[in-house]
Amino acid sequence: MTEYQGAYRAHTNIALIKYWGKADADLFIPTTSSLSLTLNALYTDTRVTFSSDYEADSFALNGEEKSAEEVAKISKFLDLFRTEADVDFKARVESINHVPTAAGLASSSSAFSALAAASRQALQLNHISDQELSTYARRGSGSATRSIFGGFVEWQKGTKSENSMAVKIDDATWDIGMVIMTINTKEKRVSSRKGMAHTLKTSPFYPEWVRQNKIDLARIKDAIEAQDFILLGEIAEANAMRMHATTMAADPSFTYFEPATIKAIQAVQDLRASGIPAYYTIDAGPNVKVLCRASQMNQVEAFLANQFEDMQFIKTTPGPGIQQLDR
Ligand code: 2P0
Repeated sequence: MTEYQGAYRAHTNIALIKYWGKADADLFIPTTSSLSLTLNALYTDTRVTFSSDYEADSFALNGEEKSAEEVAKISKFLDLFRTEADVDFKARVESINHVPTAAGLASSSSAFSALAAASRQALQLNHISDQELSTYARRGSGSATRSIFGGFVEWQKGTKSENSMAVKIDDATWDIGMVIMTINTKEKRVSSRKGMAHTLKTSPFYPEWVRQNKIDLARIKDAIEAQDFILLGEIAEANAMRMHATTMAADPSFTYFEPATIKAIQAVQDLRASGIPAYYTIDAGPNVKVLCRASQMNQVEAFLANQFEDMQFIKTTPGPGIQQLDR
């Protein structure tokens, strides 16, 4: 029997300049570049074993065997590495999502970056740099591109598969924090994949989104360079709302907002009016993520907890890039 094994941790990331649409759906090349913050509190640990003894690929998440459909997705992804290594062994993938609350916040970003890194290690593809690895992670899920690195990370859309990749922008070690309001952690009604495709196809706002996103990205990079927290927050908040506006203008229209999402937006505005710099961002679901100073996360939580009884909050500082685990 011959066996190759790899094990890696990758953290999730939250986009401050969103990725919302594919120029090439097969290769996961986006219509725009995006920029995210990697989070310390949410991550996935993945072990992959390629063995001459296995007859089929298999995948267990949090100790539970996943469906044939899920396995098929993973198989297609592993094929990228098998082709590169010229190995045809089947694989066993075991992942644990570390999410300090009810399920629902675990993201494909940490999942596919951890699996990419574990596969590179297992198949000894040492010539693949971290940056090139991000182009592999991208093929599992677009947002996974950015989870290869820590801190603020840009996913440059590039012009082809080889250069649509992550670039590290900044460590984000200047008092940056995030408080996640877990409004609803159930499975989302419209997956990001379907939601972005429908928006691209039917929303008259979409071309304007593409145009404006480029401006937002350039401005947020300047804000990061200047360590201007207020400008960073203002741009991120505006960019998130612009993304959600495209979905509302789609045909048929849809939104990821729930009543409590709007209530949370207003609470963050009140928080800001009280003198604490805090800005919201929202992804393809109802949860609200509040960008704030790490040193003020307790104050932010206390203010919001006052208005949202029984809500679970996840407070997190910026997280690192991929990390090798003991095999
Ligand atoms: C992002 N979101 O930039 C965007 C902004 C949510 C809103 O979930 O089809 O799960 O696997 O490439 O990466 C991105 O969607 O979609 C996403 P696929 P993905 O984080």
